[in-house]
Amino acid sequence: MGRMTPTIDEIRIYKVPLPAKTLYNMSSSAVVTPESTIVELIDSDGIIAYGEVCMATPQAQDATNESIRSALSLLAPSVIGANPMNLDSIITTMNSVLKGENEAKAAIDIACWDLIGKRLGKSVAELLGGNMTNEVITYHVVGITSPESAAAEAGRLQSDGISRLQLKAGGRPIEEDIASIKAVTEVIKIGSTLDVDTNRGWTESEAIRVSVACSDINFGLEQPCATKEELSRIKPRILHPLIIDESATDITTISKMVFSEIADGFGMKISRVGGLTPMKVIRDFCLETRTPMSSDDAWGGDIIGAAGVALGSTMPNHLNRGAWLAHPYHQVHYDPINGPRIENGVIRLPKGGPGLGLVIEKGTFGDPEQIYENNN
Ligand code: 0XW
Ligand code: MG
Repeated sequence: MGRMTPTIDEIRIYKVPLPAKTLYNMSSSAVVTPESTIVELIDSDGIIAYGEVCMATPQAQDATNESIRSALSLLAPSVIGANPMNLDSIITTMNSVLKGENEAKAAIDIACWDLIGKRLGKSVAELLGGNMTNEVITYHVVGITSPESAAAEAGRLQSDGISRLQLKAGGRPIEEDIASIKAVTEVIKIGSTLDVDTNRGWTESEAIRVSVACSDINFGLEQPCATKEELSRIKPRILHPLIIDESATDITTISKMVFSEIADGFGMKISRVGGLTPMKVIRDFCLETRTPMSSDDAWGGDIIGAAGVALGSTMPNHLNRGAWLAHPYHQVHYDPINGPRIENGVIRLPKGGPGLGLVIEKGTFGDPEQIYENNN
């Protein structure tokens, strides 16, 4: 090892297209070819670490892949020369440079967790408190399609060992959503679970109408409306557990939603809250209040997938709504051997070594879009 106090000596930012190979329709938009942002950190001992964030579509999240890379052009230089082991200080620096921009900050945060793990010889799961399992439960999305196709896909997925399904809805007449929910319910096996996720797609009255029309069907209702205020108003009038995703932006909002008994669970995206550091706080709160949460993100490859699986592995199954991978929809691996994948309905923790457990060959991402170096 070199000097006692390591420093971040180089940051490279890559743009990696991850085109959807299968249908992936949400209420606001269909996924086409999101361009993932990869952050590569190189420290003063030559250790290389990675972070990643990737928005699925410009409409489905508050950031875009272009705005993320623009924010990184300000954030990355601010952490050059910083001690990667002092992550709180790095976060403070980033917050002093830019307000908000959680998604861009998350890419650097995740890379720091990977680097700290590599420097200490520990997995990110160990750094997060230790994994309770090596086989993390997952859920699979059935995009917006006809009731017949949705039911066929739900049947196929369960035959492949997937027991947790998320059916997308919204962006069309609710009669079609209701028909799809009922068609999928017909093929749901004992032991399988269903969530219906509109990604903010219904009005309050639509959400209430669908819940009443499907009152005899068990499913979690995920982010049926766009705002916290709408969710708060419909909560006493719906008959299904309310899962908060896009409105769960920070620990203050999340805790208020739990204590005001609006939230029955969360769909948590690491990038939305700023990385694994805030996600760990949210996880601890959800464990303490016995509030189920997922550990996932909008889109992306092995790096963000491994981050979600690492955090998901530290949660007990009864509170883990699942880690989610975009891999089944784009089929890309950055690490063909260790990259996280779904097998028999679970995702195994990558075993490629410390940090996120990935082995990423030099040149995997082509030429960097941005390079920042320590000139001191
Ligand atoms: C299923 N996800 C985690 C991935 C898609 O981007 C949407 C998201 C969700 O649950 O909203
Ligand atoms: Mg969701």
